[in-house]
Amino acid sequence: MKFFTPSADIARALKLSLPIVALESTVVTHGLPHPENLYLARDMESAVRDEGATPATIAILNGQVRVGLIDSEVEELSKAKAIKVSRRDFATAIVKKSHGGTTVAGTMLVAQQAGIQVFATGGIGGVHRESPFDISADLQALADTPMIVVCAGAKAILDLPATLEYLETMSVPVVGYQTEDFPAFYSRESGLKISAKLESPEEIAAFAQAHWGAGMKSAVLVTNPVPAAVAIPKAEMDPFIAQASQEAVVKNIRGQALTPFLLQRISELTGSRSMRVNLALLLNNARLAAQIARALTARKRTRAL
Ligand code: PSU
Ligand code: MN
Repeated sequence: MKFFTPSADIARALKLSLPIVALESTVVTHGLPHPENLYLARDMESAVRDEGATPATIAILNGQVRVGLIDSEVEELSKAKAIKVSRRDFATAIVKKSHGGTTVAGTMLVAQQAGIQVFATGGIGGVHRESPFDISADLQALADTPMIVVCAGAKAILDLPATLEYLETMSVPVVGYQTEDFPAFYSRESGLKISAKLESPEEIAAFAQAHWGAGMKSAVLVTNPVPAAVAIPKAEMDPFIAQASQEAVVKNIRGQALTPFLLQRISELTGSRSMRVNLALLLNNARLAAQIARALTARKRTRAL
């Protein structure tokens, strides 16, 4: 018996080998306030559909691991009390019959077993600045899950150089979509370099096939800079990040609670400007992921002929 249940939509798309994009749900349960979280979840699904792919939001409802939600379920999740589910937390949510928002690592665990190869998120977790031992399980998942993960880089609240070093050690290629610079979520630039610059969804699909064709089992991390119209320059963000980080240390906030605390505090400090950036980049990533999923499906079809 599989430990997850696909929706009718996803079961059909899987059967017909149609392009599918997995979407995470921690951003809905812990990343954004209500009702912005609900609008965002709906908008991401629409963005994926507009580009000709099927969205698969992954989440846990009453202890059931679900792949693809209907609108009333997305609405329920956006209001309900839910736990944050990374890879270690599935058993907790299942046994306690809780609602759960899956993180990047949690979403990858389910998506891979469902046979979904492309996933869109906002920003991955990484090595925290506050404690060198607080390393997101997202990095381990990227190391051992063959999947294309589209993000806007790692959040600038993290230790970005250490995060990139970890990814290199774990053999995760960091692709810059039309950029040489590793994007820092709110900002288009970080001053750090990606490992390969690629120009199109087709090139990314070919790159992923070459990576896995070489026997690699790791993910391909695609970094897509936030649209220039809403980006906040790094120099403007740095003081807010430093303040939020300092407050987390003073308040002794650790573990699972740290990422949500920092994100919310930065949103307050920037007068919601950071939240608008967050929404824009999530949609931008959903669109690119759908284009990549289509390109990957097309390549598999021509190979099969
Ligand atoms: N980035 C966001 N919003 C979020 C997250 C990342 O803009 O809500 C979530 C993702 O689900 C990511 C998780 O996987 O935070 C990382 O948490 P941690 O550092 O505890 O592993
Ligand atoms: Mn952590």
